[in-house]
Amino acid sequence: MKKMLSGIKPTGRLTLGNYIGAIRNFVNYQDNYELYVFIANMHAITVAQDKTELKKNTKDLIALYLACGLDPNKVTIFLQSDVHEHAELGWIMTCSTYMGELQRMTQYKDKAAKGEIGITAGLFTYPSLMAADILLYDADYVPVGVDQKQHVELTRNLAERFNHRYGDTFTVPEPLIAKVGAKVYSLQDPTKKMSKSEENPKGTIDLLDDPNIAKKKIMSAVTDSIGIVQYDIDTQPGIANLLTILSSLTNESIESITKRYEGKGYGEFKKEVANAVFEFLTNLQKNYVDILKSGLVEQVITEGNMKASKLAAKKLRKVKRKIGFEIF
Ligand code: ATP
Ligand code: LTN
Repeated sequence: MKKMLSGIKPTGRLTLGNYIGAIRNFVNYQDNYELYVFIANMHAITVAQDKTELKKNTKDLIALYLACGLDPNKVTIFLQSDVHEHAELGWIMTCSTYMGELQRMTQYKDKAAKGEIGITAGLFTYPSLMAADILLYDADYVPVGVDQKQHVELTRNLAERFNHRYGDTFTVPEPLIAKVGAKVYSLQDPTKKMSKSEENPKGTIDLLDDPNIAKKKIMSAVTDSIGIVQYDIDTQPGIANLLTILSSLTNESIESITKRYEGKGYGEFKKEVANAVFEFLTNLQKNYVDILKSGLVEQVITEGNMKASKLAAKKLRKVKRKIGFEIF
C-alpha cells in the first residue's frame, strides 16, 4: 500500500475550505492508502498563539477529523509535538535548505512584501520543518490544497538533495491536489482564499458555525449580474465557488449541476447550496458533540502518537547514521 501523509495547523476554527480542500480527501483516501494525518501544532506557533486557544483548537481539530469520517482503525492520527523526531529532522532539513529557496516561498514573501512586522524566524524556516514531517514517514503522496503545492515541491528537492549526497534515504513525495475544491474562496471576496484567519466572518463558513447562520452566509454570498449558473472562474468567481462547494458536498459533478440550472436564476441555486451546507454542518456537528463526550480524542491520539513515534524513530536513526552523527 502506498503511503500518504498530511497535516493541518490548529490555528483557529476549521473552515469549509479546510474540509473541501483537505479533510474530505483524507477520508476518501483512507481505504486505499496507509494514511498518516497529524495536527501541525509546531507550525501553528510560527505565529503567536494564546495557550488556552491553542489547546482548544487542537482538541477540536482531532474531534473534527473524527467527525468528518476519519477512522482511527485505518488512519494514524497524531500530534506533531509529541513526536520529537519532527523537530530533530526539521533542523537537519533546515541545514540543507538554501535561504534563497525559503525567500521564494509565497507565504513568507507575501508577508515580507506587505512589510509586516514581527515575522518570526520560524515562519521563514517552516517549509523545512514541513519537509521533515513528510520525509520522516516516507510518504508517497501528500494531499493538500493548491496553496501548499510549493512546499511539497521544496520537499521533493530536499529529499533528492539528501539522497544524492548520502545515498538513497528518503522517498520523493508527490503533492495530490483534488480537481474540484483545491481552493475554496471567500464568500464575500471570491478572489481570495477562504481562510481560518480571515477577518470578515461573513466570507468564511466555520465547520462549527450555527448551521442557520451558515445558510444565511451562503444566501448573501457575493455573485454577479450575469445571471447564468455556469462555471467561469474569471467572470463569475462567486458562482464558480458556490458550484465547487455544492459539487464537493453532494458528489454531483459541476456539469450536471449547471445543466439542472439551465434557464433558472441564482436565488434557487443559492437555496440549494445553502441547504446542502446546512445539512452537512448539522450532521457533522452532531458527530463532533458525540465524539467530544466519548473520550475518543485522548485514546486516538495516544495510540496514534505511539505508532508514529515508532516509525519516525527508525527513520531518524537511519538519517543520523548517514550524516555521521552515530560514532560507534
Ligand atoms: P491559516 O488561515 O491559519 O493560514 P488555513 O485555513 O490556510 O490556515 P491550513 O492549516 O494552513 O489552513 O491548511 C490545512 C489544509 O487545508 C491545507 O491542505 C490547505 O491547503 C487546505 N486549505 C486551507 N484553506 C483552503 C481553501 N480555502 N480551499 C482549499 N483548501 C484549503
Ligand atoms: N504547512 C501546512 C500544514 C502542514 C502540512 C505538513 C501539510 C505542516 N506539515 C505536512 C502536509 C504535510 C499548512 O500550512 N497548511
